[in-house]
Amino acid sequence: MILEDISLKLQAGRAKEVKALVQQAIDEGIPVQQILEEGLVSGMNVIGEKFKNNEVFVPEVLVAARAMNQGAQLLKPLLAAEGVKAHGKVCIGTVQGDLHDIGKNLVKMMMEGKGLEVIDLGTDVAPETFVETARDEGCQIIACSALLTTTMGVMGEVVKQAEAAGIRDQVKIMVGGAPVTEDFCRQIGADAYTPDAASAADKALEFCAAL
Ligand code: B1M
Repeated sequence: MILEDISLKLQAGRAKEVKALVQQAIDEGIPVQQILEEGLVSGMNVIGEKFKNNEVFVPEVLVAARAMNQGAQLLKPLLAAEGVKAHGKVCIGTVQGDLHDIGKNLVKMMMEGKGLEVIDLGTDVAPETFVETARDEGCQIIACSALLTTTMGVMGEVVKQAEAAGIRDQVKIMVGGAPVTEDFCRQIGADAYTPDAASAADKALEFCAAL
């Protein structure tokens, strides 16, 4: 019951209440993984679906994500102590020349909500930074966001540099952002285009599960 409360309060964006309920659940001895999956992630999944269907919008997603982060902060050290593994590792960024980060941040939050570990490279990220991070940190996924028609081409460069670095068969390259399309994704040889943050997180999880 408390887990359902956490999910509902998260959906309503009530960060303080989510935090208090998560603490209560910990104190009651509910397993940490269960609090994460059946409380926080379940709530974020509902928001993700609603966002995909235009039933809620960016502000609601941001407050829900903030509530999730507050709850997750309490769980993080306990998860680490219990040795619960993230489902996979992603490095994400907005490509070189592009400073738009609202969509990228949403994708990151949704991925974290699915239990993925996400390295946020920020905005204006050079292709070699994506590739070096993926290689050095052992990421299964490189996730590139672009909002400008003038910068989306950088994604093709990320694919080329991953090939040149010899890691192309070890990483999936995901692309997205308003001007990006399925056709463009195929054209540059990336692995997946997804139109929104929730489907990006679903696809990333699918890739990690298949590896
Ligand atoms: Co800019 N901007 N902007 N801007 N801006 C756009 C993108 C633009 C369409 C506005 C317009 O002219 N109508 C236009 C681009 C035109 C084009 O290239 N076709 C534009 C322009 C031209 C510019 C400047 C060049 C303006 C100037 O200075 N002359 C400049 C560029 C700066 C730069 O980047 N070098 C600029 C600057 C800015 C601000 C700084 C003012 C601000 C950004 C603030 C910030 O991000 N911190 C800004 C904003 C806010 C916008 C608009 C209004 C909103 C973008 C946004 O955040 N949308 C935008 C117009 C619009 O879209 N209506 C516009 C909400 C966000 C949730 O959506 O990012 O699409 P989005 O993310 C979605 C999906 O696309 C997807 O999931 C998200 C959620 O579902 N998604 C992925 C995103 N990344 C993904 C990755 C994935 C999968 C899915 O897998 C890895």
